Amino acid sequence: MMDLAGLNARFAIQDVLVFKPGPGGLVVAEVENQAASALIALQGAQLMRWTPRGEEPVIWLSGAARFTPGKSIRGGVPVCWPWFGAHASEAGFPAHGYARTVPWEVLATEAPSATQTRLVMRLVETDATRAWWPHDTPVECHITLGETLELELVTRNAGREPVTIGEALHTYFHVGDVERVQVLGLEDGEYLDKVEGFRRKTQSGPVVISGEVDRVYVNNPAACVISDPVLQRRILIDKHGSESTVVWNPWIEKAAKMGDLGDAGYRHMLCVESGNVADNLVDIAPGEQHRLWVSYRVER
Ligand code: TA6
Repeated sequence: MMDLAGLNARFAIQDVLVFKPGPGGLVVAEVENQAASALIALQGAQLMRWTPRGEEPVIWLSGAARFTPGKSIRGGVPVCWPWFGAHASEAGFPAHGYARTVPWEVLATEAPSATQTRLVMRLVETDATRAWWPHDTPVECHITLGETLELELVTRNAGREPVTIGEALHTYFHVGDVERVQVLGLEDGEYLDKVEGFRRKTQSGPVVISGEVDRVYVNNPAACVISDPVLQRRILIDKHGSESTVVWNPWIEKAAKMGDLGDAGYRHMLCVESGNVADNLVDIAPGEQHRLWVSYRVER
């Protein structure tokens, strides 16, 4: 892993992007351009903050987040890869895959304009990652920061056998009061209700939150909107290469048990995750690649 001096010598962009020691000694990239500011941890290529100019933060980061190497940071955009949720057969393997808890390296940084900054990172494979995942599938995360936030997770199958992955950008959005928001765009969609043993149900009307919600909407390429009357804004969530959307809020009891979500944290966050999970796992043929793309922007 390159040290800070090396990172800044090769990839810093004057007045826009600099690498610094972050909380818990995690290396972070701090980005400030004319349209937005952001903070990205190299561990897990995890965006932790994104705030368009003149806006309230759009991405939520827990005030009680732990910044420990090898542990997932509560909030931001954790990268769930190459599986989502519990591993299909290995109970001891990490939940949501290992991508979010291992170091990623910087491949490129770029300032296409004064209002856009791009950062490209790749997961660093080690014996530990190969023990979890003995496949040759380089994965990159391309982040474009501006008035709109774009994230793209690119998985390439460099092996000789087909591979199947599950994945999600597990994004924590900042909301004024989760009990007062609505998620639009999933109406009539089929979902697995994790709160009721993954029972299959159909969504009627907007998604509203008045208790623990943990739903996997399957076969659903739809864009979503988080309508937030408290912050008086809508967050527009667009996606490509994603057939599943997960909506999650732990609510009071589960939040209290988690220990890193803060006291009333649950009230100010809502996860709307774009990915490919459950019925929508992705088969990648040898030599092929798969791209999962999302964009977030705020409308007043
Ligand atoms: O995406 C929702 C979910 O699968 C929930 O069931 C909950 O486990 C959440 O992810 C957070 O998981 P984590 O491993 O980050 O605590």
